[in-house]
Amino acid sequence: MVTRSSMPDFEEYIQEIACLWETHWLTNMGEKHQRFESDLKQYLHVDNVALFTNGHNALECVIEAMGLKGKVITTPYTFASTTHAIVRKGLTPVFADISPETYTIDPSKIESLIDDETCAILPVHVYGNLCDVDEIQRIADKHGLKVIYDAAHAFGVMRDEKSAACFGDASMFSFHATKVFNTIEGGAVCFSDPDLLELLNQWKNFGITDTESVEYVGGNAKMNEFCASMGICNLRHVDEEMMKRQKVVERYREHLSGHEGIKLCAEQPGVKPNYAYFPVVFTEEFGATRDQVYEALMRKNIHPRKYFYPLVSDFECYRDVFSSDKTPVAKYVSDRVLTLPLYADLSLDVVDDICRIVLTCVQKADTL
Ligand code: T4K
Repeated sequence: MVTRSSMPDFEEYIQEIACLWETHWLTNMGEKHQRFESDLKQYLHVDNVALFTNGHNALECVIEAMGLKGKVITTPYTFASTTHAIVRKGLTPVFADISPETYTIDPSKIESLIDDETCAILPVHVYGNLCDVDEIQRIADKHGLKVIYDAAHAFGVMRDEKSAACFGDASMFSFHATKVFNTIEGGAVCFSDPDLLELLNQWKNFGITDTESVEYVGGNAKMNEFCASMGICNLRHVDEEMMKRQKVVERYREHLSGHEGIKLCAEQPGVKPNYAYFPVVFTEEFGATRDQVYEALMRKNIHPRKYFYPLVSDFECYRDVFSSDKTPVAKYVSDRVLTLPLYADLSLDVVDDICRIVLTCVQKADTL
């Protein structure tokens, strides 16, 4: 499979949740929730964190709590959630093209898309590749825009001793089962303005401000105590998990680097990666298409994924409104990318097999 959830030892988790049978306090910002929030602050080097049921609800809540209206400049090269959050909150996404190196939003494409209705930029740290945060901030400051990062893939990524959580006005993390760090389902927002905390806590709890007053039409997006407990346990092991992932990535690189037609993400200077995904772009020079490689792996019961294909702007629900022709780099990458299996306990022998299958696709395509 493309990934496999990291889990603590059964005994460790049981020990963590045992006290819930005494307190019977299962949700609504209980003891585990508070403890996990404080552990996260320390791990991510931030002062402000709010926890959520999942990353998507976290994104919707932060958009709502910031009171954004109008247009949001974002990327079509992402998971459905990023664009859906913008649209579901009544805003209009405006797609900028991506960088051919990091697959994150290309800052040189942002300014020409800004107009009087633009209120924010919502870039995505795709695969854990850090966006050009300095240039994005320069543009946002010049035009008075908010910056919210979709950092769903970027847990544990650091730049010059600063965590990915520290950039922009806010960053959303996903703690879904498929992520480097998971709380089963879960998410968080890290943010710079401390006044946002109360608002986020109210928005995720029906807009309730105290037992007798409800000030906003909020939803329900509170992380429960079992998920928070999973977070407490998994956080103890996340660095070790990333080190194991690093070994898998290094093995992939040994096999696949330098092959004609195989494009791998370069390491980013000054950035400590989290080894979240292993995307490979198969260009024309490779001799077999991405889809031929995908089929060859699937025939051997290996399940890579085409993250992110199709582009969001090509989804049935958006394609009448947007055109992927306007973001040619994103379209090019999306048509050629495959994310290969990657998780902490993936055996290096399996990585060897996967690479052998990938590389023999060329010989097979030659004989067709
Ligand atoms: N922004 C971005 C950029 C995102 O990538 C995401 C989520 C979000 C926002 C929203 O965050 P959340 O609201 O989800 O917290 C998966 C995940 O469901 C989704 O969280 C993730 N991005 C996306 C990239 O991938 P699927 O539909 O591809 O997942 P699924 O069920 O096919 O699982 C993939 C593989 O993971 C399986 O083949 C095996 C493994 N797996 C899966 C599950 C569910 C496990 O090992 N354990 C599990 O429990 O969307």
